Amino acid sequence: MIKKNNEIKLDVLIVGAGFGGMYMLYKLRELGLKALIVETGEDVGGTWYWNRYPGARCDVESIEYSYSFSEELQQEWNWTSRYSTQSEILKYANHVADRFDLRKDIKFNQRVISSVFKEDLNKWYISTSSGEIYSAQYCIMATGTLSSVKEISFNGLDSYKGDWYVTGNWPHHKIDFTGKKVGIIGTGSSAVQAIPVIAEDAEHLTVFQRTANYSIPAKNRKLTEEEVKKVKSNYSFIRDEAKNARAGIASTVYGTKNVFDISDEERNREFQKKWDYGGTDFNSAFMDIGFDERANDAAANFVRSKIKEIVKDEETAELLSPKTTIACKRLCADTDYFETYNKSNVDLIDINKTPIESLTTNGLKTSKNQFSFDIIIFSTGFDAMTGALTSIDIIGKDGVSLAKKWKEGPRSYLGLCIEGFPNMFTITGPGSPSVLGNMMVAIEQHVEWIIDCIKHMNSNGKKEIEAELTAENEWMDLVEIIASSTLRDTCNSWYVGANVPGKKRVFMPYAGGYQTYREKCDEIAKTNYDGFKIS
Ligand code: N01
Repeated sequence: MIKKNNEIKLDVLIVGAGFGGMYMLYKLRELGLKALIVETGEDVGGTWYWNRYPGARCDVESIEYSYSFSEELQQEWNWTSRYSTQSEILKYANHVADRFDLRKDIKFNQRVISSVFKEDLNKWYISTSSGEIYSAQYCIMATGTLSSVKEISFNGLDSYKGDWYVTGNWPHHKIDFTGKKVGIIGTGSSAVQAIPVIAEDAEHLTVFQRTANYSIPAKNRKLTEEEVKKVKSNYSFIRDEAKNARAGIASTVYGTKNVFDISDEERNREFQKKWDYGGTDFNSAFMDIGFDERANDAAANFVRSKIKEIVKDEETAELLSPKTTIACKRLCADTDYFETYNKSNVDLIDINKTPIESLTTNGLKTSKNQFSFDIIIFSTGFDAMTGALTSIDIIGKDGVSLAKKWKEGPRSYLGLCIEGFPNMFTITGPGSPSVLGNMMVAIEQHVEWIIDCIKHMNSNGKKEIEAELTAENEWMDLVEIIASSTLRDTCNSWYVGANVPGKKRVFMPYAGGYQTYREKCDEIAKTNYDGFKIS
């Protein structure tokens, strides 16, 4: 690196050392480009570095939630369970960083504060919290989709004297819940994973629920040596299947019938089969669950009936039974979530009926009761998909900021490039399938597309690529049309930004299926980057 007038010159600056950033760095090095990652954390792993709460696991099977780009890597690494723990995935991320010697090109403990495109120089100037200034032809945002934790803004937080933690930014040391009175706010995927584990040790756990969530038993288990061996000998087939699958997951078996094509008994058998198999592909039992309200209700009723079978107290079971459509929020995969409410040390509070008014010195107060806690856990989610990007002061052409451009919701061509922000790519950005499937498959596809694009630019002596406004508008219209043909926009999920006060309600990911999306991206690359201005 050349350090001149405080400016460190690079070809490419990557923001974030999660799985997206690490693979991007690896591929850029192959091209012989001078690339560097800037990462806020003190090590690699992204999501898996920050989300260390008890019970944190992946909800995509480990075999598939892994890189496919290196045959040696996939042969040497051994996953131990069907759904890996956070610590195992973090070990994997570290192994990848060591194996490919990535750390030497990663600056840890630095946050990117701003990224400004200088039109006269045709370069991005990136400033970090430690005062470094980098210049680069390309800036690649590998900032993650669920990485910007929602602000904790409960009244009286300052007055609370106990310990408090946030699931999405969990401490690196072990928290001992033994003999402690614990309160947890939120019942999304993170809380659904954390609650059963915390309830094992805590003297008492009180769960504050705003919206009940659908959850399917993960049926997690250890993988046998034979299974792992079989997968390894079959990996190329599995990876191909994943690349051509709707959600980027090879193991998902999609039903070929509609819910009401068959008898009640057959339908229940199908639902039961999915329930017994476990995991988040429950909705793929039938073709129309995500599109037809009546079909959706049948699937939802099946899950509600299971909750009522599991949870002994009728009132609690009713409260835990979701009232929204089942395909709307992301399904949770749990281990003993509903069973945990049968424990005598666990209570559930409906904060719609009795809202949280404020935190107090020793706990919190709802409109009905005072609760005292040694520990309060906020599992209140993320400013998903856009938060990590708009928290950086990104300034494109004509001095326009990304936050301003996205005020009425994110705009992007393919979730990869943004009009007015030349030579900037987003990995798994809004407008791409990203969070609607296997993130590892989505990441690899984006990284490889970006690499091909940079190769194309270099081999044609081109310096600048930017999405055209018309192409961006048409793409975002398509994203909206597809989403509105599904039931995805029928509740207040983070997919539509409804969990963040003041955020414009827009369905952010592309819901047309990963395979269709990949084909579209490939076609655009083949037609000399149709929809892009290249100069
Ligand atoms: O966040 P969430 P999460 N007062 O937004 C409640 C991924 N993930 O961290 O639904 C009271 O889903 C909120 O209530 P409501 C996965 O994609 C993956 O749990 O807004 N309550 C909700 O119950 C997932 O979807 C894994 O009414 C408040 C909860 O807090 C995504 O991350 C594991 C509140 C937030 O749930 C996010 O999950 C874990 C308030 N002011 C997570 N604000 C894997 O396995 C919010 N809530 C890979």
